[in-house]
Amino acid sequence: MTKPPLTLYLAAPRGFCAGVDRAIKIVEMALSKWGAPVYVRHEIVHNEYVVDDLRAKGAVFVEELDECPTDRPVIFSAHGVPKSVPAEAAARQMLYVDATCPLVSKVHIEAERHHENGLQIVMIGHAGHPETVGTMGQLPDGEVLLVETPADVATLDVRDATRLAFVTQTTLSVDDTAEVVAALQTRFPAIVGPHKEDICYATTNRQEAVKAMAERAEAMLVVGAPNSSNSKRLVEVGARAGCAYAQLVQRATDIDWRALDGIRSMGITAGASAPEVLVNEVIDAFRARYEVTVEIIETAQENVEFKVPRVLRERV
Ligand code: 0CH
Ligand code: SF4
Repeated sequence: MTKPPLTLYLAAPRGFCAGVDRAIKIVEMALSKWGAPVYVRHEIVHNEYVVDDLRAKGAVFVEELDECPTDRPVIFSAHGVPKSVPAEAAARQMLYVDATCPLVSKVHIEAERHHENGLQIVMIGHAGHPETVGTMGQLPDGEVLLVETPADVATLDVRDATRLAFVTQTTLSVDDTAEVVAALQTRFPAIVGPHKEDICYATTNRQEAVKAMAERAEAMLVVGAPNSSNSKRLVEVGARAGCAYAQLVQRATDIDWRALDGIRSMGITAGASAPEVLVNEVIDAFRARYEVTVEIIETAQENVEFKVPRVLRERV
């Protein structure tokens, strides 16, 4: 039987960013330096495949520090941690390595600087997400107020409307965030903040590529996990850019083939925490059913790389 033709658009950039690459490398290097087990507080990045792979190599994933023995190293995930976490690790005399992405740490430092200047901080982020918890946890309770939407801005109760700054989560929707920033600037004209927001280069670039892909693809799949904020934002961006069917899949077995019946063009991208091996698995699944022609939609080139912490670069 002849297979139907399908144009497969592949977004570029897609998948791993420099912060994810570094975080995974930190766990691998810690395992080779100190041997197993090495503890990791929270999923190092939000991807089950990555976590399972590291678990097989000897990493033990926990949610809180008190689940770790004090005589084994512990690594903090790429999303960042409240100040209390390294403080507790130090108090328990634990060896810890911080895999927080340097671009998240930059936001932590920004928030601290505003606080030192006497400003109260408004954070744009998702309640309960580990990055939001980590950034808010850089300062004492009440010093960082959380908003998620323009409606939240309208009801915000601030200490002094003339002494405010804002910071954001790094993995938000660029367009949604612009609306929240605009609402903040309208209600609090004196508010200070970054040039636009704190959304990182990787998040921005992946969303741009999805928009370009949505102009051509009838349907779109985003490879990523349901707890991955940046991956979920890619689905929303794709749908909003006009793609009639945009869906998150963890891997090929999640594809709903019936929903894709009759399509002639398909877009594929991957969140910053999704490994390329899973993208290839999805492409192979399409090749098994269609006569596939691949076209790359490249909207940016990336060459960002982050060093791992010094303790892992030193020879034993
Ligand atoms: O997108 P989120 O923040 O949920 O995290 P992820 O899927 O693990 O991707 C890596 C980003 C880590 C911190 O910016
Ligand atoms: Fe860092 Fe951005 Fe990647 Fe998050 S998504 S780990 S902030 S580069």
